[in-house]
Amino acid sequence: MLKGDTTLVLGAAGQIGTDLVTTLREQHGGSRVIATDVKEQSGYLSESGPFYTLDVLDAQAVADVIRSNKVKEVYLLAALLSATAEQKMKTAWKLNMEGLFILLDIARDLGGIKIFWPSSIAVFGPSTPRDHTPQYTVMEPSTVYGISKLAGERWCEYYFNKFGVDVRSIRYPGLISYKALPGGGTTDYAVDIYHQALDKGRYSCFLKEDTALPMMYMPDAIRATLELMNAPADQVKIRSSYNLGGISFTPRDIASEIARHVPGFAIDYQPDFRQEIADSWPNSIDDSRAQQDWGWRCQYDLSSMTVDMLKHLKEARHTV
Ligand code: AKB
Repeated sequence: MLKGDTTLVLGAAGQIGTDLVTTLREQHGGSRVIATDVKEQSGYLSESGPFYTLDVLDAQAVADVIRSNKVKEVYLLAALLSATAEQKMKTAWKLNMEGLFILLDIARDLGGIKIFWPSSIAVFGPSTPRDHTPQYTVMEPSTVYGISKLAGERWCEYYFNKFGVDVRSIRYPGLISYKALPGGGTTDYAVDIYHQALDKGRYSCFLKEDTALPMMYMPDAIRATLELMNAPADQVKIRSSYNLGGISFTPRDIASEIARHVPGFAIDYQPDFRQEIADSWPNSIDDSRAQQDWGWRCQYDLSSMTVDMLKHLKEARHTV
């Protein structure tokens, strides 16, 4: 981000937004990072810099904020995740697709705006190779969320090729953070399990014990996002979305890692409708294109993430 430019984060109160706004404001100063969310916020988001209540489907309002604040970078994080999207098909499609179109059109019409749009491992489906899933492979997602993300990726690439919109994207794996809870995703168990381990010493998991999924600790995900956004445009060779790997583990793996730090921790398995979603996704991801193009390296593994998660969650419990 250049001196004097302003960044806008749409959907800032969610899991990624909470961490991203914190990092952006630390790096650039609170006043240069505008946070917005459809719900009014108190606390950090509204106290450490400008905050507006804003619906990303209100094209006029989004354009007004961008124009009047001379915004040069926009992170569009408002979306319904996989589990909720299965329950609210049309709402998810509308939010996930129209929100993107509104922003792509604004960027095309105004020019000079860089966009970040999150995709997901959900773009892959049951017919995709499961292990070390390559960047380019069979993509037949079987979830509403995955269909919306795959369509979104195609539109991002289209707007880049046809209109020169500088849009950048990552296919996030499941994200794990201590600052904010995820909501409505299939990988949410991997956050919830830490909270329940500390609060109750046990966890009932909605996925089977051997369901391996690609995951990533939030500090790595935020670093990846900013590295991609700060990379010179000619290094960003993929304008649909980059595969991003991270850590691959099962509920059984994370439970035994937690048990090393929380004596007596117990887990049981009660798979629900989210099992089918998880079964349609890869076990692990090949992110060599992100490594080659903009130097991506993952830092946290399951063990170092667990130590850090538990440390921060314990601290938060002591300060409440
Ligand atoms: C979800 O579980 O829906 C998300 C995702 C993998 O995109 N965390």
